Amino acid sequence: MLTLWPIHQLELEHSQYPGIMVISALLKERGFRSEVVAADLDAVCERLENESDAVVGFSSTTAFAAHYLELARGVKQRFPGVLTTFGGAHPTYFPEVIHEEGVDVVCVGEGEHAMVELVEARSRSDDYTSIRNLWVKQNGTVHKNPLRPLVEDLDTLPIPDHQVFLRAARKPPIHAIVMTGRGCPYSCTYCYNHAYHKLYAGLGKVVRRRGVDHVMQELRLLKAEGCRFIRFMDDVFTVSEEWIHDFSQRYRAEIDLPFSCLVRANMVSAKMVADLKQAGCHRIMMGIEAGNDRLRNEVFKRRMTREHILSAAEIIRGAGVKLVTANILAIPGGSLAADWETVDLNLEARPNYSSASLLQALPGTEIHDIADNLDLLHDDNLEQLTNGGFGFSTALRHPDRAEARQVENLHKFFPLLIWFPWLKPLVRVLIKLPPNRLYEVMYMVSVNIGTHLIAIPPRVGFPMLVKKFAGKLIPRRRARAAREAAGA
Ligand code: B12
Ligand code: SF4
Repeated sequence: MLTLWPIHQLELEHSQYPGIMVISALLKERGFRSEVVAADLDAVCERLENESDAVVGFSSTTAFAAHYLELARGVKQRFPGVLTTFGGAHPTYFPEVIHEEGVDVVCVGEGEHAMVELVEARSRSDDYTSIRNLWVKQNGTVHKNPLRPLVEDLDTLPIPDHQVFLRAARKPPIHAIVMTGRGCPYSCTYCYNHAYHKLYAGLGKVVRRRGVDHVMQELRLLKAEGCRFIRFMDDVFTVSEEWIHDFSQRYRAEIDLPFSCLVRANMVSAKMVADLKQAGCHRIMMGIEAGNDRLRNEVFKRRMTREHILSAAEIIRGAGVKLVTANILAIPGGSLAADWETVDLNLEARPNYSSASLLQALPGTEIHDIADNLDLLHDDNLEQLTNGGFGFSTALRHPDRAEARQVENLHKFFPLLIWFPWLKPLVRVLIKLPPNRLYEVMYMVSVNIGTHLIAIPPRVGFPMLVKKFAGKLIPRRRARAAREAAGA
């Protein structure tokens, strides 16, 4: 039996889903087929011809939920016999998507064992309405099952199946996304982790790490595939000094590829950074998020001081590792002046590249409720977010629209300001102009320089950039050629 994973923007180099890779590896271990396909109705339907009992798995963040739901509806219309399943961050916090047309099953929380049980039951034509973690819609009834405990030992899971993505999209891989653990000990209000802690209360330890040996097996396979850069995407890479030490020693000896990882400022020690540098760490990403202490610690519950941030920044820069910082603007209860404090704290930390997002109040997060209580949510907040909206404009209904527009403009100037702090007086004037396309283009150019040529070594990032733009231009050229051929 085939499990098919449609992926939105599959052509992009970073479209690699570790969650799907683990499920795929397990399915293959049990003798089932698992394939990734572009999330395009024609491509999916073409693959489903002669696979009428297939399971179609959508791994969905909130941003892409509308796209996947539309695709699921289309698939069900053409192939009513296939089973559409939804998992990932969005359905985990918003399992009510089960009520949408075209959705048969929703997975809440971790999905590897639930998915295997589902595929096994379906292949035997057994009942699958009582599998833990799944909400199943059948004959108009929704069966809501409880969660099973979290996977206690991540080493009992197979090595993630990178091949399922490599075969579908890219050869050879330029960079690979790898998760060495799961969970974060913190509960920042804008992040999905605090909701995860609540969801899984009493069902096991949320913060877990794979053994170094297990991780090395995955990395060796990636190296053999020709991969040139590893992006560790664990929420906090530096949770254990001992693990980092063992990992660093072995990484240098066995893998020796440049890599990046994410840290929290209060969980950085000079020893860990020295170990990581010695292992080949090119860049460390650290959230500053808000320069204003009240917003950072009361509204966001970041639990970190300015001193934590500045000291970690100094350690990272001092070790010769590139520092990239992440920030959030347009915070509930914040202001333009507070967002300038964020610029200033970044300037003190002196990152090599820094960017900011405009806050998105995702369903299931505490910041969503904070924004709601302050009456800052648009009526169509969820609809906008599930359509990938609010990237360039603020997601909140700020009472002072003129100030909100300045914040939106400040967001576009953020990376430039960090590189060229002397632009500050000019930017204070320029952000008073209406938001415009020119600022958006300037922002996209700086983000691409930052993410491809600073956060990644240019010898790796430059080919990624070329691939990204070629991917954008080639389909357009093809479409134009097709139109011309059709005489349009
Ligand atoms: C790697 C990663 C990416 C990668 C890959 C995307 C992915 N979904 O894996 C890339 C770079 C593409 C990415 C992009 C974005 N990401 Co991201 N990303 C992550 C990250 C750091 C790790 C994901 C992961 O591998 N986790 C480990 C695996 C094991 O867990 P999992 O993915 O949840 O999968 C398990 C279950 O959810 C379930 N499951 C998942 N899919 C399915 C499908 C089926 C059918 C079933 C049955 C089960 C199932 O089973 C899996 C195994 O247990 C998470 C944070 C995190 N720690 O999870 C953020 C996270 C998923 N990203 C997030 C966001 C916001 C984004 C962006 C919107 C950012 C942006 N502004 O552009 C984009 C969205 C684009 C996209 N493609 O979805 C948010 C999502 C919040 C939300 N409510 O939607 C998260 C949770 C970060 C956060 N802390 O808030 N991201
Ligand atoms: S430290 Fe990072 S991953 Fe952990 S809860 Fe806060 S934002 Fe989320």
